[in-house]
Amino acid sequence: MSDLYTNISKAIIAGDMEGVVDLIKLALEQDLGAGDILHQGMIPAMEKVGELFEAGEFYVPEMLVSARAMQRGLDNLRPLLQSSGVESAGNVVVGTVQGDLHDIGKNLVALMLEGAGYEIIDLGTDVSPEAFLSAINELPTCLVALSALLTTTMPSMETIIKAIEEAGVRDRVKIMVGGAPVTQEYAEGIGADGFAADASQAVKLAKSFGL
Ligand code: B1M
Repeated sequence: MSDLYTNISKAIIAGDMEGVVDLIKLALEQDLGAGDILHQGMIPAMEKVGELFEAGEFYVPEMLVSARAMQRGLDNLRPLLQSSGVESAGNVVVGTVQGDLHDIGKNLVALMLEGAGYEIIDLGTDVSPEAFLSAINELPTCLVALSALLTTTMPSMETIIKAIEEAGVRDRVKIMVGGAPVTQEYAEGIGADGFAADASQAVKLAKSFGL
């Protein structure tokens, strides 16, 4: 594995925003692919941050600083992960569910879907069922993409799906769920149309809906 991946990882863990940007630039100059930089350097850094948090070596402020460096790195890779001039494949209303502030994974999913030609309506984090409904009501049809990173916020996904059913618009949308604690079984149990474990699977799943 390139030392650069390790150094990118270390810079994210340390929250070194400038370092991350410089190292990504260097990696790209050395012809390392944007996808490899993401999967071999950046995503493992966030896994390590999670481990440090669990071990009591990192607290919320350190996690936040690492997350900002990750976000800065993603901003730099964005143009390379997106393809341009693709005809719209459909609308995706994406958001992190109510009570949950984690947005790196959601942003990555949105970025990859955008790269695959979807129009993204990103509602952000801590999104209520009402906010999802009002976005859905603006569109003839769409894919609703729900992200949750906490076991305590996973039930918000079910609440949102129920609200969509009760509003009588369930047949106009496909619903995809994801996030580290979410499983295929959970997705089926709450009545989602599909589960994706990562951003590239989210693109495959979206395409399979044929919206
Ligand atoms: Co938080 N946090 N956090 N955190 N945080 C986790 C999730 C945790 C696992 C850490 C740990 O204990 N190991 C733990 C959750 C435990 C649990 O519920 N099982 C945790 C906790 C406990 C908390 C707080 C409660 C801490 C506290 O306050 N005591 C608090 C909650 C705040 C809240 O949301 N209300 C909290 C806060 C934070 C920060 C704000 C500091 C920060 C988030 C900053 C931000 O997002 N802007 C943060 C971070 C950074 C993390 C970790 C370290 C990293 C998350 C991340 O960005 N991963 C995380 C530990 C971990 O995940 N290992 C942790 C990288 C990202 C690319 O992966 O988000 O999994 P991920 O997304 C993937 C897939 O899951 C999937 O695709 C993505 C790309 O491949 N995916 C989808 C995601 N959404 C999808 C949607 C789809 C399809 C696929 O379709 C719609």
